[in-house]
Amino acid sequence: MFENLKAPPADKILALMQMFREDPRENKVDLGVGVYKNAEGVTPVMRAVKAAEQQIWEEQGSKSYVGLAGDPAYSAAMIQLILGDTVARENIAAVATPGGTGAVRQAFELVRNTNPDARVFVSDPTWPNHVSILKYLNMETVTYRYFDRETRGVNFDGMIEDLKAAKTGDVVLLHGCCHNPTGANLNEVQWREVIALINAQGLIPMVDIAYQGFGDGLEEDAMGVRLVASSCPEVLIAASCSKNFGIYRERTGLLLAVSQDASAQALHQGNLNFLNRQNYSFPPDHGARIVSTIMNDDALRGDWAAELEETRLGMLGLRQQLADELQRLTGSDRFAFLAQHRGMFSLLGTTPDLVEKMRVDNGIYMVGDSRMNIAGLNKQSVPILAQAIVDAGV
Ligand code: PLP
Ligand code: TYF
Repeated sequence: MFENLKAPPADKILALMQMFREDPRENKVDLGVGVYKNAEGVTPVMRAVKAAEQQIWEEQGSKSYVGLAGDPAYSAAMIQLILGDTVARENIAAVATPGGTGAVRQAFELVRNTNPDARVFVSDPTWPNHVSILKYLNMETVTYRYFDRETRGVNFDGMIEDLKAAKTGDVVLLHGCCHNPTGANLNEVQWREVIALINAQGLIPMVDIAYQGFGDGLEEDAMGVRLVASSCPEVLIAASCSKNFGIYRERTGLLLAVSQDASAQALHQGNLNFLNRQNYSFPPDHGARIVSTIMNDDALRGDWAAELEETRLGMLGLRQQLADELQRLTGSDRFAFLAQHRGMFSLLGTTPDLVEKMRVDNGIYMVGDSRMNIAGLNKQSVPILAQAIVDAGV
């Protein structure tokens, strides 16, 4: 049997990570995988996470199984973080999942199991894992225009025009904030217009929110997902704690099914539990417990939010420094979009050839589509990147 196995398609982001590790140059710059790094290039364990882990270690008396949905305290804390008070709790079914990826995967499975004809509309471009998981599940994917390669903002007219082709029951996948890979996001007026289209055409919105707190702030970044959850009859939400709690390897995510029909909540909850059961039984608990411990303790929560805010402002400062440096070098505002984008990523909008050139000539590692992880920079490397961008002729 094994002789029939074929090599699976590589994940380009993870392959780049490996290439960076193998590059012996000392001044190399890693703008690849979406992991936050501080000015020293370290992905720190957040202070509140350390404190919560210590508390868990001291107080936890058992590691026996939790329920299929995971710890209800975790779901409650996350629902509050993501949706605030915009949706009544009895309208929400929730399960903990292994990372945001686990939530995305199971949301797609739920769609496929319920409506095998549903197509999933994804932004062009989107996180490559969205596309590859849909392909793996044999689900039909349709792209909608999203990134405007001229302005490096959202091509909103193109997006709306393309979404008009969606039919009742099709799913529209939206990034809650900090769009990966572009960094270009919808404003409130645009969210409302997309929601009106979704409702007019009977589409199912699915919001993937993996960077809450990395863009304009914890509350601000939830604006879109809250509007969707309070305006559409049925909503899927896949959330990740990897970035905003810095607990990547703990695999901590959440899948929500929101409806306006509280009487169906038990059925929805049963179906989410069933997905967990069929895929891996019980979801991981350690990361989830860290999150609920932090969110239910005012001091820990305050410290977490403060550290997250430092992180966010640090990335914004780097964006501004890079945009300013490029303005100085080119005498033009062509790169002002870098300061307007939000989150960890910006799509520079250049060719794979020039991306490769910057890697070979300058040891700068960005993903082949020219996505840069802004958190991979520091004050010293910003001018190096700016010069490389100009020298490459971007
Ligand atoms: N969705 C998007 C858009 C992402 O960028 C990521 C990766 O960070 C995820 C989901 C899921 O991340 P994880 O599975 O590490 O929680
Ligand atoms: O886009 C990124 O870099 C992050 C991390 O298969 C990531 O979302 C990358 C690839 C992958 C899983 C996570």
